[in-house]
Amino acid sequence: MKNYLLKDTKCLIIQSKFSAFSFWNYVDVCKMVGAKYPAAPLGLLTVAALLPQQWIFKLVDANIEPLLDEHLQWADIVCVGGMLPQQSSILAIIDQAHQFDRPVVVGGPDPTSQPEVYLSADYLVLGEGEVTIPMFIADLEKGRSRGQYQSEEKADMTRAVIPRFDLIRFQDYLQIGIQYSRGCPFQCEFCNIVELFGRYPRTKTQEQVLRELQTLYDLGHRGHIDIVDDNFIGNKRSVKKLLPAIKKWSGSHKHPFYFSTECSINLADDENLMQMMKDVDFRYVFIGIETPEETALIMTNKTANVNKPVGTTIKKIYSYGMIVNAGFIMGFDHESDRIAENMIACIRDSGISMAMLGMLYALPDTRLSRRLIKEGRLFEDSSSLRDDQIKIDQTSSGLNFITKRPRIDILRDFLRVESVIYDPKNYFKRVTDTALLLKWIPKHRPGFLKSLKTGLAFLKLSRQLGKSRSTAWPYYKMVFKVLINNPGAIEPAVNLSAMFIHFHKQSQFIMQHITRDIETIEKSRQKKAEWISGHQYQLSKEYIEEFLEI
Ligand code: B12
Ligand code: SF4
Repeated sequence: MKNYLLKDTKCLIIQSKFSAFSFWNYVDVCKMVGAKYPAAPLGLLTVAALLPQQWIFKLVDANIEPLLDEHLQWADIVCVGGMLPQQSSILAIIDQAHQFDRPVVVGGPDPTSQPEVYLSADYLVLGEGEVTIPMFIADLEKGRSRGQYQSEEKADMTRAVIPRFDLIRFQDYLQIGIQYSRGCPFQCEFCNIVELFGRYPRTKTQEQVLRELQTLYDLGHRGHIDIVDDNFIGNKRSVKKLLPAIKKWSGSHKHPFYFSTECSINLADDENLMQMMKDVDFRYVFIGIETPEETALIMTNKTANVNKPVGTTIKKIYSYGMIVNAGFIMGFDHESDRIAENMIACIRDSGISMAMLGMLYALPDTRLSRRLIKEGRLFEDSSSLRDDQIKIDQTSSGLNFITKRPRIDILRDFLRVESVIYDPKNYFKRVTDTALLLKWIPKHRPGFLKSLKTGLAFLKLSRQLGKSRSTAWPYYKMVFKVLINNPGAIEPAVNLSAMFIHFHKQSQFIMQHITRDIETIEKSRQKKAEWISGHQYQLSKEYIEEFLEI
């Protein structure tokens, strides 16, 4: 076996493709401002920094350029990994690399959750790379040609390395991720963050974060940084120490960046924290609202959201100049028959434009999937959130279990909510409502070239939305209203409008897919009904009812 620890080992790192119809892949919006893909592959950049630094690295992100045979021919060793929706593309890459006799190292969230799916890889490096990559390197040193590495140990974030940001071209991406903490103090039943990263958020030190910002600054990145934590405010005390340090650093560097992150809804309880985030130019926060129904929240253990009237809570965050994007889930065991109307009202009243409506998905290794197994309700092939034609992400692939409410009712409710919230009139009304409430005081100012690109993008967008009768009036009405009443917020309002181009396409795709599912269930119900009518005399009324309820 080749000695891979030699200086010139060529390591090819591949980010496999996500589906274009994923909620998250707003490639059309990227194109408008000259980028190719929303987010850079932070996990793989971190992996590159953990591997022997004498190696020569090349990163191919299949979402922005095709993976070619030449890439694989160039490599001595191939690394690939990712999430559940990338599963089939990762498996295809393993096969492709093997055709060239290249050993493949696999890691990341999905291989960690279900390593048995990836046994075709040569090395399975599971869990946090900070812990398991050294184990893999030790085996390479011993000349082992296969191995599986995992550990109970959690990575010490105060010793985390700076990702190899030099391996990407910043202009290809809309945003660059950094990570401050891992873990979350809450324990929502459907989420595996606690299983993966623990309840006590482990954080980097302020100095580490500032070093990462400095690295990005020195490499030339300007603009959007997404802090990809599970819950940025999971450890409020340390976040409150970090934010003033970032403020000072940003001030002394003329505010090169603005930020977004993901956090729990209790952000709105802490005005001091919101002010601190505003002070460093946080512009977007993603919050898991999940459902407006209290009983369902309680039963799924989403305790942070209980007793929080969504509309007023979210509006408080707007008043600190931060736009809320949110996730909503249908299909909880305890949701009511009125869920569609409740969900529509909640999204409308909170003015959330980027509302990711998904169906409950029992991810492997969650308390939810363990409960469903116990209750005999989890489907056998439940890990089917794959990146093929239709199974893309949570918006299209949920309900991998026997539901409590009739499945067809959940699908119909989902269809109704999706069609209402992504109707152009309703979408641009929410954009208007958000923009009118936003106290938008940006600190980061783009350079001349970027401003020019943004200006051109605005013209392109206005032309595109102006072409269709269904979007022209709601869009222009929104623009005039915001320009007259809160002109400072026109930039975020236009950004949210640009997202409509993706959401329109994505929601149409999802609705077609759900409609097909509903038709299939209806057909099979009809067949069953026909069968029953031929056997009615032998069957009880209860059995018939249960049999028809799919
Ligand atoms: C940021 C994020 C996103 C961003 C991704 C942006 C981007 N391109 O990076 C967005 C918002 C787009 C996103 C979307 C989704 N996400 Co997400 N996301 C995260 C989050 C919060 C952080 C990921 C991250 O960057 N971490 C920081 C890096 C450093 O860690 P890492 O990637 O895990 O890499 C480490 C190890 O895994 C390992 N490693 C990773 N790759 C490899 C490869 C090799 C070869 C090796 C050796 C090691 C290795 O080493 C790294 C260092 O320790 C995680 C939760 C989490 N804490 O991991 C969820 C998470 C990854 N997401 C998840 C899911 C399910 C999704 C969605 C499917 C959800 C949905 N709503 O539909 C979508 C699908 C995305 C799509 N495009 O279609 C799940 C994945 C579960 C699984 N079993 O696969 C996670 C774990 C959250 C959860 N609750 O379980 N997500
Ligand atoms: S608050 Fe978010 S990250 Fe934390 S356990 Fe719940 S869903 Fe997971």
